[in-house]
Amino acid sequence: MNIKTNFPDGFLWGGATAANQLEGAFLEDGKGWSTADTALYTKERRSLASITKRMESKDIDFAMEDKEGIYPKRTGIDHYHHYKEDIALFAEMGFKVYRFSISWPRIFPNGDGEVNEAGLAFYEKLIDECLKYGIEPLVTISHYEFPLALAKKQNGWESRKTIDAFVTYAKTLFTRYRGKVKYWLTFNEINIIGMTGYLSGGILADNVDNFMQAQYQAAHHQFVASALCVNLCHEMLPEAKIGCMLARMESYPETCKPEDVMESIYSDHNNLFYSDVQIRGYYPTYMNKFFKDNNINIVKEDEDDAILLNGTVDFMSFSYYMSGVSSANNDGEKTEGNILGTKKNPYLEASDWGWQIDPVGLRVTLHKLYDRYQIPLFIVENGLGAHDVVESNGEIHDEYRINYLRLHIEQMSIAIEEGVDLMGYTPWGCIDLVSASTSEMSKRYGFIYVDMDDEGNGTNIRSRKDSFYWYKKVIDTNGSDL
Ligand code: BGP
Repeated sequence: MNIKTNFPDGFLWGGATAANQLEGAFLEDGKGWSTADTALYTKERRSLASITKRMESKDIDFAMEDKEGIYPKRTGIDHYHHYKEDIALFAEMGFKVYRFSISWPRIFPNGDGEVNEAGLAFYEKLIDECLKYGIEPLVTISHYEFPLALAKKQNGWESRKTIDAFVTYAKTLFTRYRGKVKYWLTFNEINIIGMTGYLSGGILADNVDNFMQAQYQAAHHQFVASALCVNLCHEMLPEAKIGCMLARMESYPETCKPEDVMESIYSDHNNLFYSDVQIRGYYPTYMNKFFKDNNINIVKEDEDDAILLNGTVDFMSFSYYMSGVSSANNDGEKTEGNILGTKKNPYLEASDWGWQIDPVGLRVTLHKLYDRYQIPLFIVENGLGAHDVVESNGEIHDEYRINYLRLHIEQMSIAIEEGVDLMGYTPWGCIDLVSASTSEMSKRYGFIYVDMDDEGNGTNIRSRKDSFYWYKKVIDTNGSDL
């Protein structure tokens, strides 16, 4: 199907991944342990909901650290040793940008202290490999992991001391990759900290009385750290742009009943609180009541307000997979969601994992965010997790994925025509990798299939799916041939 393209020249087409979901080599070349290496270790721990519960029930078994596992989270898709082959495949699709994350404990095995040269060298090679093909690296400084040593030492982001450790880590990256990396993100889906403090926040439930207080205090420390990094990036790398990253939850009122509309506004508050702080540079007043109702008292230093105000981001990035429903009444059918469950929307179909597919919702959200912030937007995650079938001749016919992406790209195109400033699009898991919420390999998003099962068995051989050829054409034609 042909539609008119509205994508500007230089639109950043590409794909996205995260270190802990694809690299493997989890203790190689001096890397330290991260929370991601422990949190999702066994089958029983495969759901995000169960991790949250586990954290709250103060039941993390760190003895697991010492054990080798078959579980693929640790082996990923061995990208650490296959990065050249993988980037060559991205280049074949015509990627203009590749979003990946750097593993903090690969650079600082203990989170602070001694720097690991081998870790810095690995990402330098990876970045150079991207640049060789004219692919711009887009680096997420922290994506769903935290150095375990620092979690144990100072309870992760609950401690103000973590701000210094993070800024030192970021400064080390800015120094080393100066002139090579133009696009940076501080924290992946920063709003996750308000839901599961452990994975991205290194908060150990054993050490806190009021877990919610710890999570929001941790969020405050991340805001300050992020703002300091934004400033540092502007000072050190004037040609670079640095953004925030939110798991966007678009949630419609269930009906036109005013109470349902109000619930939808509350849902936006709960979600947009994080980007409001990072883009506007101050706490929104709507959080005051929430903090009071939940006995949350954010401890701030005198300089924090000024730091937030002076460290606002250049662009807003977000993930978008699905939409939800807000309602004043809790009855009715529910479905799974990206991070949170939601009521079922009768107008939408859902993925095999219950995520409600809503391309128009992407346009709704693009407008809502652009109206609210008036800064460039970047969709850094989107896609369909699906069970793929390899035919006997080795082909993978993933037309369901092509349809999902096509419908979303069409809505992006319309939004651009309607005035939204959109910088780029990096679909999630451009190469199959381990799922964040279920730890399965069989929940696949990629254009590139990787032969590996849920238990970590397989040849690790990469093959091109039908969507690979389709996406290559989309990029070649700058979105005019979908
Ligand atoms: C986002 C995360 C990613 C990624 C994606 C898909 O929330 O930033 O790390 O995994 O969701 O989710 P899942 O892997 O659970 O299907």
